[in-house]
Amino acid sequence: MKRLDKIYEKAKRLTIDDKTKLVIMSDCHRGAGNNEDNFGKNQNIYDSALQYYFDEGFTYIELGDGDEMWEVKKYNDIIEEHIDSFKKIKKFHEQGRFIMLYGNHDMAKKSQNILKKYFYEYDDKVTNKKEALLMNLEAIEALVLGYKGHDIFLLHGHQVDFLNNNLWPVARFLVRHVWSKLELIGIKDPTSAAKNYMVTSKVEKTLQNWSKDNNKIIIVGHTHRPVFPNIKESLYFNDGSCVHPNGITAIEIKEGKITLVKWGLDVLEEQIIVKRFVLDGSENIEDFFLD
Ligand SMILES: [Mn+2]
Repeated sequence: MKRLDKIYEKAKRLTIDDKTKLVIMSDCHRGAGNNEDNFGKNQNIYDSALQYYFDEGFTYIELGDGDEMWEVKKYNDIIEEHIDSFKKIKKFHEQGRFIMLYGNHDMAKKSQNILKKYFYEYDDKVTNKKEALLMNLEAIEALVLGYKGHDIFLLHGHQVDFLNNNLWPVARFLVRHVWSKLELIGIKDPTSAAKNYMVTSKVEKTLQNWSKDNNKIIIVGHTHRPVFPNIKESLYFNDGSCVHPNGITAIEIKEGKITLVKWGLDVLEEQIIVKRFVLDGSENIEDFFLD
């Protein structure tokens, strides 16, 4: 609890109003294109969604674990493999419409040197030159959105997950050297919040209690389990992930309303199309606060 208070106090603040359009996604775990790269199969869906949000004037908030920097050690490989997605993100970034938060799997982004080395520019395979990508990118730990006198607290969520926060080098070692190998033969990582029900419910409960005690909406990722609460029952939201078996989930904020959506495939006559489905909402943001 104290940890969350501290992160909240230090968080970057942004005031929003009914004209603000935000889309929040997390846990893309963009990898190096090998068997362990769970993002690969959803990349086209993700790119279509980003194109829609760009055209519609949204700001894209990436809520941590955008890149899989535990399993992949050569960060260049991530950018090269998913350059099409990064070029979409670049369009938001160039217009000041991109905010990146880091999670446990991309905590390396805390270092401005890492961001500069791998994300500011990329090696263009066609021109054989370094081209601008996410120039002067910063990655933050938390963001507070002020809306009509209320606060919406955004962070990845690993901060209340002991192994994944305090002992993150140990967790990274296990992911790099032990669990990723066992995963290939079907054994799931027992320390992963995304795959373990016990860890998930404990993390969720801590975050839920904090949001209720402080009467602030909290929006996180990390567990990969999308959550849209009932009005006046809870203020805990989770945007899910971009590595679901058949699509990605996101939280939209638009015209003072909040919506949980899924982007997936659908069939239209003989064509396979990418489609936006509403999973929950829209609800007025103001209705969730307890007073
Ligand atoms: Mn995470």
